[in-house]
Amino acid sequence: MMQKIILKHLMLLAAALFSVFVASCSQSVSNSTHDNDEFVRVDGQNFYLGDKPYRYVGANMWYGAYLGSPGETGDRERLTRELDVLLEHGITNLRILAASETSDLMRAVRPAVVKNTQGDLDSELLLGLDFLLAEMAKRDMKAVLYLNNFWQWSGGMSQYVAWFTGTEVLDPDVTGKWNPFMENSARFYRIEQAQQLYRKVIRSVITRTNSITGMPYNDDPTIMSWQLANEPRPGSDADGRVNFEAFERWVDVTAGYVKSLAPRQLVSTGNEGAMGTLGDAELFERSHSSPNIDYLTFHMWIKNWNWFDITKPEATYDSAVATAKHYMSQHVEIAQRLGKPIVLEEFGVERDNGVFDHKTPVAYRDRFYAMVYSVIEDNTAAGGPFVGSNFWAWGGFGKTDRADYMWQKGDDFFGDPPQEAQGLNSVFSDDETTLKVIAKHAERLQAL
Ligand code: IFL
Repeated sequence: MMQKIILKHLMLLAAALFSVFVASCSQSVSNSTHDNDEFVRVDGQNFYLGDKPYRYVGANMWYGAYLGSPGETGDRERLTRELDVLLEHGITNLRILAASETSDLMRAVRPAVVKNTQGDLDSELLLGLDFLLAEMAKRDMKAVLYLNNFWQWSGGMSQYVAWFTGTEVLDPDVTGKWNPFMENSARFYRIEQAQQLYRKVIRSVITRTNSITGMPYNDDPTIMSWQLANEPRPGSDADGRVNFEAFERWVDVTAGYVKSLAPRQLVSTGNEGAMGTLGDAELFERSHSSPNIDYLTFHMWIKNWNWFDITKPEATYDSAVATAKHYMSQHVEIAQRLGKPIVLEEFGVERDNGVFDHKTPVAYRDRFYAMVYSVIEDNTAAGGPFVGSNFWAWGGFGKTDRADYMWQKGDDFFGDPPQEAQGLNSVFSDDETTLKVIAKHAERLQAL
């Protein structure tokens, strides 16, 4: 009899403990201080914020977390002034580098977020990201954060490959050879140890709690999207086909992993479109059909892809615009077929005559931006999937007096990463004509 009573009490105690456990679990889900309405979500071919379509004018500001750092890398005063200028001109979405890797690459930014193969992270740069996100939240801005880079300027995939193959890093700024560099970087998708470290970094960043707002990153509506990498490619156009399946699998599996950590935020690839997928629009479509990819990204580089020569503008501009229009409509059609929104999250043009000095006029840049924006406005007005853009790149108050315009550790940050001339594609805070074009576009989108 006594045994039965004890058993009954034990069972009651277990039931009580279980209900406390269940209550605490559901509390941690509902503990979020944010409604779903505060997060950008995808519905069909559109983004929504609450019950309103979310369409945006954005910029690339890869260095945002660097400027936010409390250490010697940072300049918080410059950062907040730049955010104010951006906001004044209707620019409310920023695409930002959230993970860089320490490396010997000649032109890689220093310091870097990932310090070593153990996955130790630079605490000052993360405090910088905290600060940036907190300041963006105050201004109702949204962030797109990329977690790796196909290119060498932040360490990126080439550094992961070097870490886990024990080989020296293959540096295109030393060799001048791009195809072997791309093929080598694409080995990253298949190196299991590299993937483990990358996932460790992803987990650390996405589950971090912001030291200023107290908000876990994965519960912060300021973060619109996590992006797998900047411009991930399957490999070089010459030799990359054999890597495509590994690339496609990597996109799907990694995006699924990110989703599991950040179910209320969006996931995107950071890919350039057909030109970043072996020049093949079908392969771009295939790799973006994964249900773990919420929306499509594409980039458009009229100089890099030899559509435009700024030193021969009369001869090349019109045909560059025709090609650009075709490229945009081709990608919009893919988005329509997949039933997902699409964003042009990189496009840029040099200053006139290809001069870096920031006093040089930007007539062709302004014309090109206006053309791109009018395509977006027309598509938006027609209810299409072309829902936003981020020009490349915001350079803000950056200044250099280097004769070769190349960045060195300790110099101001520009929108142009360290592997390119500082001033190549940057839009500065006093580039009034360009800012006017951008602000007009913001007004028009608002009116739609
Ligand atoms: O700066 C470049 C950057 O690495 C990128 N795409 C092209 C930019 C301009 O060349 O992501």
